[in-house]
Amino acid sequence: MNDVITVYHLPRSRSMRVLWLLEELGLPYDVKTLEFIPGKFGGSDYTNIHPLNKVPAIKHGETVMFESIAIMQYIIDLLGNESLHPSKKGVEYGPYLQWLHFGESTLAPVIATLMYQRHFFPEEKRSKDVETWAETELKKLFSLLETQLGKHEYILKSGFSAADISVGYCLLLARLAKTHEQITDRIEDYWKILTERDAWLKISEI
Ligand SMILES: N[C@@H](CCC(=O)N[C@@H](CS)C(=O)NCC(=O)O)C(=O)O
Repeated sequence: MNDVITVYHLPRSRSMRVLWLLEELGLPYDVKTLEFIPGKFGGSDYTNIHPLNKVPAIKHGETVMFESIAIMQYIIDLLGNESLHPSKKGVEYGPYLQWLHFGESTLAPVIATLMYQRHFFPEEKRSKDVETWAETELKKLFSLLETQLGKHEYILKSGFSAADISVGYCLLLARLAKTHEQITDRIEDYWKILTERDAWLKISEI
């Protein structure tokens, strides 16, 4: 399929993962930046693309899909050049998939919980117990990441991969949620390396 991918985007949202990946792969894409309507991003027309009006979503030929990590896997499988993951036959491929999914399945929900607890919910809807749980959980998750990064510059020994895009985006989310007091020096260094990449610099302007 030769069609250019259209990415439905909101600045600073998870659609950055998709744009970042496309830039790293040097693939062409179109960006449709959605209208910011709280509770219904993009308005009614966009519901045809993403039934929950969330971002990201993509359109590629007749294929329309959502979920940032699934979109990343789709792009890598169909259009990738093997540069953003370790060899499928090697020992790092399993851990690569694990960290790729860790970013959205385990890390992002905890940061999002803190974001709602500290910023989005009105005072009377906030729960100290939920906040304390999320803080404790986030500490554990960052400690795990810290241990992993203790061994090498990026998450995998073999170097930068799409797993860094998945997890790296969460470090922006953590900043937006003002939970970065939990970020350790090593993770801060990792964030610096990621945000110095050309691909990141380019897509953070979109
Ligand atoms: N698991 C989904 C999460 C998508 C998601 O929650 N996106 C946020 C922006 S980062 C959103 O659209 N929120 C609006 C809402 O929940 O109404 C993914 O990775 O694509």
